[in-house]
Amino acid sequence: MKALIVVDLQNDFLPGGSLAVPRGDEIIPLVNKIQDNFDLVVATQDWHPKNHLSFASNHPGKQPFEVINLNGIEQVLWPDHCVQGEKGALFSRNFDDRRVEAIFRKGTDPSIDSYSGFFDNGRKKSTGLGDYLRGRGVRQVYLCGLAAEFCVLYTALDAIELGFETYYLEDATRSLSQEGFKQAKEQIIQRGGHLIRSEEL
Ligand code: VGL
Ligand code: ZN
Repeated sequence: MKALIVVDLQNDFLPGGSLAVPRGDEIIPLVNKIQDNFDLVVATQDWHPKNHLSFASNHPGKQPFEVINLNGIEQVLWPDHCVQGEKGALFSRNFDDRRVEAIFRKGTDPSIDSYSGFFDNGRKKSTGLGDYLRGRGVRQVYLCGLAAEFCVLYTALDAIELGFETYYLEDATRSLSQEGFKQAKEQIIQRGGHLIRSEEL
């Protein structure tokens, strides 16, 4: 069983959103098209309460993109994004989600961020995604979505660690920075994952 995980294809990560990934919209037609190659499609959704401590706005005097120590974990402070129930948290209307069988929400605990679709950044709580995939007999996991060097990367690294054969679809993601993208791909290889392009599916 091969599963596609569509990571955070939400308005706030797209051009016009509060934490926009440059050219993030370019991947949407591709993500729609490649779903046919998979037995199972699931999605993750960044889903923060307004008082989430990854938001710079909840730290008086701090600016977005500053880095702080949050309960022992290094935390980039972000602009407010993907607030529960707001338009920025919705999937892009251009994303064809008809085949998405389950959606795993993350980042709901105000005190800790969650880049991976499997666990929070402290690895304290699981979203259930790993057990869900196992329960469906999935052995291979393919990643696409946004942002390449944050949520797509960390979801891929956890998939590797959980023992899934893991493929990072390098043309079906976009990054916040070029350097971040390069380092993300290096980490995937180093940890035993695979880089793949959609035309190889
Ligand atoms: C993400 C930063 C903060 C992502 C989510 O989806 O890559 N990045 N929250
Ligand atoms: Zn977030």
